[in-house]
Amino acid sequence: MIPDLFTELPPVRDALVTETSKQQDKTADLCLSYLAGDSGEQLLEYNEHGVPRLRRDSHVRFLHKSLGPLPAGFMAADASRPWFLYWALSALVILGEDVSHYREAVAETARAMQNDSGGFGGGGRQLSHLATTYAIVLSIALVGDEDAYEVIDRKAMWRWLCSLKQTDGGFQLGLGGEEDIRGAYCAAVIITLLNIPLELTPESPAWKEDGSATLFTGLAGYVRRCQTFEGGISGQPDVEAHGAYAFCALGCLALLDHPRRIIPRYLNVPRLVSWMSSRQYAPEGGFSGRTNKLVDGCYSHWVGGCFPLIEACLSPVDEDKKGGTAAAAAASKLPPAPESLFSREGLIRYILCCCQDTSKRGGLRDKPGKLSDAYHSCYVLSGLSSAQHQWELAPSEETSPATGRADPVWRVMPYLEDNDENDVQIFDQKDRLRPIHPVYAIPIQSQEAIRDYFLVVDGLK
Ligand code: FPP
Ligand code: K
Ligand code: ZN
Repeated sequence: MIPDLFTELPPVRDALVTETSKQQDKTADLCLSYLAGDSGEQLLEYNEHGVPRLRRDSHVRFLHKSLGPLPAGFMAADASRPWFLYWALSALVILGEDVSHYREAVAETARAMQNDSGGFGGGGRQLSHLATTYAIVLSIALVGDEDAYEVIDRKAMWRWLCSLKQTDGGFQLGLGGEEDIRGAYCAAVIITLLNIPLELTPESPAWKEDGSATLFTGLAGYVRRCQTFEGGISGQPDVEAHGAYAFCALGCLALLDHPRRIIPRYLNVPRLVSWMSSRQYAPEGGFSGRTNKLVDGCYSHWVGGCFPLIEACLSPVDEDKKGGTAAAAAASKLPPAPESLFSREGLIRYILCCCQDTSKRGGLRDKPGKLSDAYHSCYVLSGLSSAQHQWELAPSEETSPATGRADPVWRVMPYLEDNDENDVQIFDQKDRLRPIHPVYAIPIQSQEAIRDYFLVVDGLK
C-alpha cells in the first residue's frame, strides 16, 4: 500500500561520504521508519494507504496553549511576539477553528506595538520592522472586523514604508537596517491589503523630483536580481538560493501584476521549477530549503507553496486558445504544466507520518526527533492545505478602478480521488484542511474583507 519510492533509499547514490551525506542518510533512515509506521513512537491509526490520521484536536490544543503565557525560555524570542500570534492564529484557521474571540486581545496587543512613526515593532517600545508588521497585519486580518482594522495607522504606515524604499527597488526591513527579499514580499502584502497609496514622500530615499518613482518602482527588477545560477532565489542578489526566499519572490511578483504575465517576465521559470523540484526528496517526501541540506516540514509552505503559484501560471486557460491577452502570450512561451509539478503524495506522507507530534503535546514539527512549535505548525499545515487543493487563475484581467492594478481572481478546487498518476487522496476526507490564499497565506475571505474595507476608505486620515 506504500509505493516503493517511499519505502527504500534512492537507487542512485553518491559514493563520497561526508558529514553532510551521513546526516542525510540518518535522516532518510529515520523518516523511512516513520513512513512505514514502525518508528516505535506512539501507536497511530493508519488508513488503507498506510497514512496516519491528522491529529486535529491535539494540534488545536497545542496552538491555543501557545497563545497563552509562555515559559521564561521564550524571553529570547520577545521581539518575535507578532510572529507567535500569526503562526498560532493562522494554524488554527487552517484547521478550521474560529479565532474571532481573540479579536480584542489581538487589537490591544497590536496597539501597544505600533509606533507613531509607522509600523509595528516586536513589542512595546521596539523599533518597527517589516516582518513584525506583516505578522501583525495578517493577524488582524485573521481575527477580522473593522475595530481591529482601525488599529492600523495607515498614514504613518505609508510614510514609514516610503522611508524604507531604496533606490535599487527593494525595501529595508527597518530604518537603516538590512535590505532583503523578505522586505519586498512583506511590503507588497501590506501595501495591497491596506490599499496604501503608491506615491512616495519627498523624504523617501527613492523619491524622484519628477515624481516618477513609486513604492513599486524597480521592485520586480530587485526580485529578478535575486534569482541565482541554481535557478532558486536568494535573500539578496548574489548569495545562496533558499526556499523561504523563493516564496517571497513569487509572492511579491504575484502582487505587482497578473502572475501569468509578471512571473515569466521576471524569472527564468524552467530553471526555477528545476530547482524547486530538486528540493523534494525521496524517500522522505518532504522538501529541503537548499541544495545538500535536510528535509524540514516548514518548507512544505516555503517551497511547497510556490507550486500552486507556478502551476496556475502554466496551466492553459481559455484565452490562451484564442491567443488573446499579454499574460497569455507571456505564459504561452512556456510549455503547459502537467496538473501537478511535484509529488503531492510524497509531501502529504511526509507531513502526516513524520511531522506530527503524536504525544500529548501535539503540534507539528520540522522532522522526527524535533520538538513541535507554532512556526512549524503554521507552515506544515499551510503546506498540507496547498497540497490538498488546486488553485487556478480566472482568465479575466480587468484592471481594478480603485487600485489601477489587474487584481487576479483566484479559484480553488479540492484535489479529489481518481487521479491515476498522482493519487493525492491518500488522506481521509475529514483530514482536509481549509484552503488559504496562495499569496497572502490567509483564507481568501479574510483577505477580501480587509482589502475591501480599505478600498472604500477615502484617502489617508
Ligand atoms: C536557513 O536556516 C534559513 C534561511 C536562510 C531563511 C529563513 C527565512 C524564513 C523561514 C522566512 C522568510 C520570510 C518572511 C516572509 C519573513 P537553516 O540553515 O537553519 O536551515 P536549512 O538547513 O534548512 O537551510
Ligand atoms: K532548517
Ligand atoms: Zn523548519
